[in-house]
Amino acid sequence: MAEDECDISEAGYRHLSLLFRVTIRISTTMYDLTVIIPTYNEEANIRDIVSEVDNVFRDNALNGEILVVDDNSPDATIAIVNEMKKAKPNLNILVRTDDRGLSQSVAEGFAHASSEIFVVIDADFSHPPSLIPAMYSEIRSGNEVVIGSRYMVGGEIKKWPIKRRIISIGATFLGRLLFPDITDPVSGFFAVRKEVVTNAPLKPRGYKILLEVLGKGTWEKDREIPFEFVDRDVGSSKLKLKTIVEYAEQVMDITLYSFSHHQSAAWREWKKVFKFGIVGIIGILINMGVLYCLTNYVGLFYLVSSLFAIELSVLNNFLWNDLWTFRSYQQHRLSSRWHRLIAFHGVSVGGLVINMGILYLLTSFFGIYYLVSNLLGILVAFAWNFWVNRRVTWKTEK
Ligand SMILES: Nc1nc2c(ncn2[C@@H]2O[C@H](COP(=O)(O)OP(=O)(O)OP(=O)(O)O)[C@@H](O)[C@H]2O)c(=O)[nH]1
Ligand SMILES: [Mg+2]
Repeated sequence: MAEDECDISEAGYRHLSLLFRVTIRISTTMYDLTVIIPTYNEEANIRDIVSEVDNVFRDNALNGEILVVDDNSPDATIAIVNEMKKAKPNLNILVRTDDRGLSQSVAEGFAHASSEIFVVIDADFSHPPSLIPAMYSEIRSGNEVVIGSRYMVGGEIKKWPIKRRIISIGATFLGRLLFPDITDPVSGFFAVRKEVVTNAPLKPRGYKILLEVLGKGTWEKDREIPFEFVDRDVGSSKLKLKTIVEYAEQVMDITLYSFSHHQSAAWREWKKVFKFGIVGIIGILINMGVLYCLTNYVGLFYLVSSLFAIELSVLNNFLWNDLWTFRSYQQHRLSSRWHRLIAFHGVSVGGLVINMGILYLLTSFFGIYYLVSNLLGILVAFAWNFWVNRRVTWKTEK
């Protein structure tokens, strides 16, 4: 009898667990999309932002969920959401009590959302909810990440003090070293497919959850949509110095991650840097070889030999970069090979001036040993050459 009971309860358990799995499957696809709103002390905005997002759903016939992720705000944010929930079955709130943070909250929102497409938006109306349908349809048409960009043509930042602008430009520059084709890799307004983040080892911290998603997520296709960022009218800002330090750590972490995870988007960029470096080293060898041969065997004056040596190494570098480093860009190139060759020469002259300028400045004015100055000059010129050629010579359409 006891055995029977055990069998029945085991069967019942299997049944239950199956039912549970089915319920989970159904519940994760219950909505077309989930709009995640991280909040901390947003009593002044929460009612309006929730209503506005819900209106956007209604006007665009979207079956959307609104998920507020709050870090146990001491103000009335939670109470307001709970009250609104009574009239809005698609509104949910997650109250967190540990490890306060914007990025952590968004990541937790990803884990609790009941749909396959997530949109992240601030509560303070800095991001226009009216763009949600466009983001959703870009995801539906095959993009894996869709970013609201403040920095692409058509985007803008309104009412920002100069200090905030400088910090933001610095943060964006660092982020673009990893993702140069994205104009705003640190935007707080974005949409992402669930699969991109499902198995991503996100280490959320600070404010830049999008950078973490881009760095650790699995994705290939992205799209940016311009928008006008408006600074908050009500409520207070939470940006602190700690945020900037955390951001620098995050960029380092994503860089290291990409070195050991070659499917990551940042690795695609590093691969180009390494190839460009290898081509550069071959160019130096060609330069030295030609200089030596023309001077020693042909008998040319060494400065004349050097002119030939420089030109040959520039031609060599151009060809290898065109055929190898930036090969993947072939179908999307905007300029002809002749244009690229001329642009490459222009950038190389800039690199030479930078190299010599640093060599002269550090040696003559700061008394640094000339070989050390030269090494620094080469490094800066390399960064210049790569970055400008990447963006100008091998510019591609998106
Ligand atoms: N859950 C959670 N949300 C946060 C936290 N910090 C900020 N937020 C929310 O994240 C969004 C962006 O925060 P803001 O303080 O507006 O950050 P910002 O836009 O960089 O700065 P300002 O607009 O100048 O205040 C808002 O919806 C905030 O309520 C946090 O620690 N936890
Ligand atoms: Mg804000």
